[in-house]
This record gives sequence, C-alpha cells and structure tokens, in this order.
Amino acid sequence: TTPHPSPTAAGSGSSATEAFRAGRSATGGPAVAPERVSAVVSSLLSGIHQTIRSESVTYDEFQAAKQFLIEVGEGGEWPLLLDVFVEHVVEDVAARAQEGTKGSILGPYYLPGQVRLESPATLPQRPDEKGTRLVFSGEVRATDGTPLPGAELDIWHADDEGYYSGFAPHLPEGNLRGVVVADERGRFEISTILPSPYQIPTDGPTGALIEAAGWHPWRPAHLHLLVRADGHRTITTQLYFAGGEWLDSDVASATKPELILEPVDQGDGTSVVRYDFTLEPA
Ligand code: MBD
Ligand code: FE
Repeated sequence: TTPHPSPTAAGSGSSATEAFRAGRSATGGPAVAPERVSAVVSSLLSGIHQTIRSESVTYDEFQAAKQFLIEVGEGGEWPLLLDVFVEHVVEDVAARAQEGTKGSILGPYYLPGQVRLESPATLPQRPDEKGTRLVFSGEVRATDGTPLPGAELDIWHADDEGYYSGFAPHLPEGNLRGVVVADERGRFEISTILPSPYQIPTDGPTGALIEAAGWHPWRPAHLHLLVRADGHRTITTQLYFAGGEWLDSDVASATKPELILEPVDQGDGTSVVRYDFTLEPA
C-alpha cells in the first residue's frame, strides 16, 4: 500500500486537459487558411489510409481504434497522448529555424503563473521533501555572448516519486515549480531535488495502448524549463541526467545529447551541476 492516494490517470489526464484549455486564448488561436487545412488534413488522412492498406487493418481493429479514441477524450488524455507521441516531431520542425540552446517538448504539465524568486532561489517544496538535493546553476546569454540580466527560468519537475504538483492530488499546489530571476550578470542558482523518472499512468487509455503494444511507459528523469529574456526567443526545453534510467528509450522521444546534465555528488546528499543557456534575438 502507498502512504497517499496515488494519482489516477483520469485525475492527471483531465487536469492536463483543463490546464491546456486555461492556457488557450478565448478565441482559440489564429484562423488557418482553407488551403493549409486541406493540405495538412489530406496528408494526415492519406497516411492513415496507407496504414490501413499496408497493414490490412480489419473491421474489428477499426472499431477498437474508435473505442480507444473515445476513451482518450473521456479520460482527458488528449494532451498526454499527443505530447508523448507527436510533440517531439513538431519540436524537431520548429528547431530547424532555431539557434542557441536546444529545445525539447513542453509536455502536458506546465502551469503558468508560479511564484517568482530572485536567484539564488530554492524551489517551493514540502518541509520533508524526499530526494537528493540538487544545486543547479549557470548563466543565460545571448547567442553573441552578451549576458542577459533578469532572464527568467520558469522551471518545473516531478518529485522523488515521479509526480507533478497540480496533477497529483496529494501534492501541495506549486510544489517544485517556480520562476527564478537571474541576477544582473545573467547568472542563476536554483536549489531543488533530483526528480525521479516519470511513468505514464498505466490505468488510462494511453497507458493501455502502451501496454497493448508491449512498450514501456517511462520517461527518464528530467527538469522542464522555459527560459525567457526581453527581446529574445523563449526556449522551451528539458534537461536530463547522465546515466539515468530510460535515457535511451524515452517513451516521449524527447531527449537530445546536448541536454544531458552530469551532476557531481558532493558526498553530503547534495549534487551540483552547471548548465548555461543561449537565447537568440527575437
Ligand atoms: C511528462 O512529464 C512529460 O514531460 C511529457 C512530455 C509527457 C508526459 C509526462
Ligand atoms: Fe515531464
């Protein structure tokens, strides 16, 4: 038995759907030209049609697919499913036109409006927060090397059990989330704990699909970051940990070799690591 109610797939999935809706403007984004809708949807459909032909998909399988899609919606798991299996390619395409620090996917668990903390900062955490202490520091600079004073590091990550605040009922709001403001030389220092790997909830439709396909439901341990500075393009990225489990088989395909930290164990329960960010002019 666990000491607290474990977050259900339906709970975290529907919270992610609510968070997504809250983050969209009332208008739901810019209009898309009919030519573009037609081109993208035609291509998408032809991919589906081609799969049905090449795999000789049966009526039973077609009906099972409908059932699955209905359940994804009912469970509020569209953000989870799409961010795990699709977002990495959208990010790849966006990255074609980007310089500076490599990006990675946003994922379903970002929550805006977290507490602003001047560097050096300690992320909000429970008095008895479990896990290895991590001190993460570095500098934010422009692509030409100029330091970016007052840059913001909007950071969020899972706890030592792999759960995210806001998406697991036993965690206090805002736990292990914050917007850290770099100093007058663009330097930052963030004290937190090492996150654990994240497991896609196994009790919802996304987990059921992963199980049915014989895949594993894990993401390697990671920190999420949005790094912002006035006049510069915001970087959405994630940082991983050398030697960590699932690094080479992330279910969300979102790791990159440039995004792997190598924390140094200080021998006192604390690990220390540096990482610098480079932002291109907007
Ligand atoms: C996560 O924590 C995450 O980062 C992604 C991309 C998908 C599911 C859970
Ligand atoms: Fe994550």
